[in-house]
Amino acid sequence: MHNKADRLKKSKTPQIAIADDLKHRLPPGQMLTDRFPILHEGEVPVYDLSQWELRVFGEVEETRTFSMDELQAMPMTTISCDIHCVTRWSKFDTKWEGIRFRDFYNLLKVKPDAKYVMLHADNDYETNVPLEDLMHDDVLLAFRYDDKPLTDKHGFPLRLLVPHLYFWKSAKWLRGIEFMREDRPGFWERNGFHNYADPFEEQRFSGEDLPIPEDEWVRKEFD
Ligand SMILES: Nc1nc2c(c(=O)[nH]1)N[C@H]1C(S)=C(S)[C@@H](COP(=O)(O)O)O[C@H]1N2
Ligand SMILES: [Mo]
Repeated sequence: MHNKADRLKKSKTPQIAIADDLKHRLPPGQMLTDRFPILHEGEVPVYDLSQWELRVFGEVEETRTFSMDELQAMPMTTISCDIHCVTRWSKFDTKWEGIRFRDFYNLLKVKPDAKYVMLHADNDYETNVPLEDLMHDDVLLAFRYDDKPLTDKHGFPLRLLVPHLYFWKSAKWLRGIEFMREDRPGFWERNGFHNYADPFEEQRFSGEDLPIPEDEWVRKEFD
């Protein structure tokens, strides 16, 4: 009676069926959805964009801040990718537009001994990613999703997008990029989640599995 299929039916899951030829794109233990779940800690920040800035600091020759106007004048890249959340939902073919991280990096004077990056976001959110991973073609400082500006709940005005890692690494409401010599764990990484977070290796947790119900995401808010 209380097997997994029954539980999912009862929870009116927005899970959708997956065609055989797409199964290789779904990481182990994930379910496919065509909705867009909304997940974060704390309140959705409200901004005065004239005061907003993105700060770049740490292992750089000079600390710099960028205004929204400066960033929006930079060359933009559009990508389509699959995204995977540690709470077990995946969404295929999501479309994003923003500045390719590698292009942004090339404008900065980052010291050669910088090997890791801490992404700083509102409210007091942090997540760490190796610099090498941010250099992938599809890593963006994203302003737009699905041909529209990001909605408040999905990270307006700017979020990071790192498609090849679990989605908690894709910090919404991005405010700072800190280049580091040594790695340091971010918010979820300090709270039992995996330091690197490769979905295809199922790197969800760093130690024992955390008690996250399999259908937790289904009970959250969606677009
Ligand atoms: N600033 C900030 N960014 C965040 C979070 C957060 O709590 N604060 N949550 C992360 C988590 S756990 C996930 S799964 C994704 C969810 O993004 P979405 O709400 O656009 O689906 O945002 C990530 N980025
Ligand atoms: Mo998440």
